[in-house]
Amino acid sequence: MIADLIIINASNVATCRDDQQGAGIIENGYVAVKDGIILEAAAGSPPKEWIGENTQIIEAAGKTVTPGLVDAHTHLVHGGSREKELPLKLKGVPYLEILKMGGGILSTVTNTRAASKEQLKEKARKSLREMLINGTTTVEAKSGYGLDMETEIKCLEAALELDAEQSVDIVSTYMGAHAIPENFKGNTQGYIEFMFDKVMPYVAEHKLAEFLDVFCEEGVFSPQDTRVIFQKAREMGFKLKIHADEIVPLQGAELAAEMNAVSADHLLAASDKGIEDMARAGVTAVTLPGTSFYLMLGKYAQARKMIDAGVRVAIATDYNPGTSPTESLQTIMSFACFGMKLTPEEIIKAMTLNGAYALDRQQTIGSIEKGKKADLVIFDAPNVDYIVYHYGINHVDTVIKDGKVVVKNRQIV
Ligand code: IZC
Ligand code: ZN
Repeated sequence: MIADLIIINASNVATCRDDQQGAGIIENGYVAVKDGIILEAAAGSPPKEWIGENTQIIEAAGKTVTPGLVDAHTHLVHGGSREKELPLKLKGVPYLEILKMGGGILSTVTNTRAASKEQLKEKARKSLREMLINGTTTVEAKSGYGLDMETEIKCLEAALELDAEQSVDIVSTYMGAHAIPENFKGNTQGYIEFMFDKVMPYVAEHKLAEFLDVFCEEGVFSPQDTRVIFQKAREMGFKLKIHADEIVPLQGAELAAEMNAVSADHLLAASDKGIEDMARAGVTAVTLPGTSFYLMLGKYAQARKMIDAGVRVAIATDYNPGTSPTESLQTIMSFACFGMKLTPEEIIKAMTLNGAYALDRQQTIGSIEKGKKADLVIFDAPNVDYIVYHYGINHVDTVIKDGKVVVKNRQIV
């Protein structure tokens, strides 16, 4: 058999396999690829008979190979930005207070409704390029800045079209339950019925989203609202995600376990019982330490406690215009390390295999093992510790997507 591409002499290959400790590091190894799929990753040199005339050989001495990074929580498609809220934030006006005043999410809703699909795609396209050169090969994208039928569909269609036209794989989530729109103010039940009757059937029928997410938070959707929305969503075939216990403890983690959500995200204020319930139910925790930093909350999700309790912990950017305006998972690595006290190996696994679990893609991506998609990153760093240690810059040298080089020398090819 002849391989299409082989990375050789890598100082470290972080396989991130489920059956391995830490990030499953192989020293001085190779990774061989054929037909967009991983053939093998092992120490030493590849078998001679795999190397043919047309095999592309990539020398990786002094470098580290990881699976393509998986960003399992973003609000990718939206109009406008919110830098004008910075002075308010610095004065100490809380996030939920700004939302109550019609700012925050609702100001992004205004900008998103005003933008054409092309304009939304152009802005998101820029973000996707930034993600790719920073090593992200799969990203989750939530709607939720339209709230009305037309704009929610516009945003979900934009994500689907972007998925088809560029390298980063996009997994779509319908998040109509992100805020109560102005025309339903004081009438949450009316808005929920509108989603049930109009938006959700359309999204399900046209396969515009695989997941459904709810912002379960004080002043937004209550745990009881969330339960009702989840029941309906399950009947319609959506997999479930929840913004749980981000700011106010509302037993969102317990609810995620009760409803068998694929992931529960944020979890800063999750209770010990909620963490135990999640472990038992196999709900993946998606922690978002960039948001803790950006909201100046002075606390982080208890990732260590979750890991010790047997919860699978992923880490994502939460890329959005309000609480985490960054596309870079490498930036988030710093907060994960120094805020949540996770080791670099835990962080890499949380941004690859565990991210894949949060998207129900663990069978096809997230680790370097035979038969999985050849989504790979070569970092210009001798080991994974170095990537996290030398912070604030992009260490990505090469990105390989489905077996093809898509970023080389930090540039999209
Ligand atoms: O636009 O503020 N938390 N939703 C829930 C967000 C943050 C995004 C935003
Ligand atoms: Zn979010």
